[in-house]
Amino acid sequence: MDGFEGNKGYSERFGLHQVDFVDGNRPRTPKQSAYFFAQIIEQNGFVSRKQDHFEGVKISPPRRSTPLPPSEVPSASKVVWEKFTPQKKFDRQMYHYGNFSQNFLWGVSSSAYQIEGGWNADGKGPSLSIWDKFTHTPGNILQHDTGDIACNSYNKMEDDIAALKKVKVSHYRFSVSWPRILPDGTTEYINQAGLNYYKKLLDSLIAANIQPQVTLYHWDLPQALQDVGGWENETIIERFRDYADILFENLGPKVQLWITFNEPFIIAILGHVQGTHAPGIDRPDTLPYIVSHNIIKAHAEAWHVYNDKYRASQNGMVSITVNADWAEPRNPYKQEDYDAARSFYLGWYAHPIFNGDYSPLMKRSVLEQSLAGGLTKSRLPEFTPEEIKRINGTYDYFGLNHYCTKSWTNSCYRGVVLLRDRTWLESGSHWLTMTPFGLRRLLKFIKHEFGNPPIIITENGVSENGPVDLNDVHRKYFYEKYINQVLKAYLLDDVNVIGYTAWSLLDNLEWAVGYTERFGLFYVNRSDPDLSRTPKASVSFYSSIISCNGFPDPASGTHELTKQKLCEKRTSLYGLFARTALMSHPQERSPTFLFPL
Ligand code: GBH
Repeated sequence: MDGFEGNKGYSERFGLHQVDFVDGNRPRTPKQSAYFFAQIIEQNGFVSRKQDHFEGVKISPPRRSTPLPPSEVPSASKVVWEKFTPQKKFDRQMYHYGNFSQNFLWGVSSSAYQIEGGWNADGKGPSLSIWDKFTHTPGNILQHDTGDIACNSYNKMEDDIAALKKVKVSHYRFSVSWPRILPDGTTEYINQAGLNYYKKLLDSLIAANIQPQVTLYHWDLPQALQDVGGWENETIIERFRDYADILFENLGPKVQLWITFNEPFIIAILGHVQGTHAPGIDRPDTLPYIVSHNIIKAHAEAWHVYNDKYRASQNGMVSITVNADWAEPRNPYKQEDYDAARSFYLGWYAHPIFNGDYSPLMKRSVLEQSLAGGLTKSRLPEFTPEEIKRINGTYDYFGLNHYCTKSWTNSCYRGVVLLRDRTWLESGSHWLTMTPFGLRRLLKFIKHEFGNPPIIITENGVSENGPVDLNDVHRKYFYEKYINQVLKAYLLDDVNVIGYTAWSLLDNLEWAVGYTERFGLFYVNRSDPDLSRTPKASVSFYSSIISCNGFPDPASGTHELTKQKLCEKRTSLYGLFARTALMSHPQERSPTFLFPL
């Protein structure tokens, strides 16, 4: 009933019953909500639409938008469209209880250049990597940060293993630094010290009962190979194949999960079009297509080496990790926005590898844009029929890095425009908004577009910047909501998700923005010469989700997660809003980003 509401006195009334405070007897009168609530109790829920009435007031039926006629929506997009368009915001956010499959992989992720340091240790120099050169060139990295020491993981293996044990992960994803193994990029000289470092890491992981997932290429190309053209020069396909061969041979007996490339899209666009990542080339037009073409072929060759030489004895899984935002069409009634969304991101790499060749849509759009730009042929190179055959099917699972949803629209000028919805929660990185609903849609899309492959989410995470606060409410919120959407995809949409990997274990070198944006579950104190690691609050939170293998129904008894503060249950979101409002974006740019295709 209405009562004394703190410093608001009797001016705010929360009651199901109105109380007459003028009358000395304080008579109570039920409001309409009291009847409604009584009916819910009586029916123990919501029995049927028909009974969704209560005395006096009619509930209006929910408004539904009319989907596009099925014939106008492309296949896999159509499935997502039909399923999710009628979904109300409430359903989107609704919590789902349940567990993942028994052998579900729970991990955290890192990459060599971002954490290792030891930049010229034990024979990695003098050739070094393109990231060593890039960070040492003034003006490229915020606050002149470099990966020279990074988190010093090269010398602090035990600390990292201890951190992994604390999270209680079942797998750890890390990458190998190519120049640590082959300093000039070729097999002319194999640096045993480099191999030993990774062998030791693998042994320590196995001893801790943590399964390794090894990325061959997370962006740190030997500078010697860049000097002869890098990914633009097609001889790199052979170089990469040889490098892969050496890793499979030497490390393969201890590894079951491999990733050839991390995010080819970022390599092509940030490294070769925008020039904000190494090798810092700023040359649009055909270059991103050539670079990507060679990467796709190099991936296929590495997969074949494994398949032909090592699969029988090592029996592992090899794949590629592509990054994809979910693309929510800005205007859901515009067919071409869907087309744009599906062709220019995932499809560029996944279509040739999972379905064979570039998608017809990709070919058509790039051709049209090339002709419109005055060229006589498409910027997109072609695969020969033999190449298509050799590339098609070179995967054992689907590796996915996902961070957020963007709102997409077609631009009349060469490509696709990404926009940010201002109502979405922000993070410590200007490009990253908290949009958990998109992950479920993306997973469903992948299932239908690429033949229902087993999917491992190889990265997913959020950052903060500015003052250090170990109580990272925003990260707990992020993991809770995103992982719950993965659970929905698994249980409700029958998506074959077999693993989830959080980015990242440690606060590390966030590429062009240096150490200013922190994605770690562990805080790394950079003013401490020992670079000590301290768990943030999200460590025990994520660890509880792992121990529970999902989100068991509280009705099924107490479990570790019930001890955690779930955002679903409490309004810790107030804190979250206050916190995100405090995050500064020194590099804030225009919210739109044009694909320079
Ligand atoms: C992943 O990239 C990487 O695999 C990982 O190494 C990285 O630390 C992590 O995500 C977090 O970024 O400032 O507009 O130029 C995800 C792709 C690459 C997206 C950098 C944001 C900067 C955009 N990210 N990019 S912008």
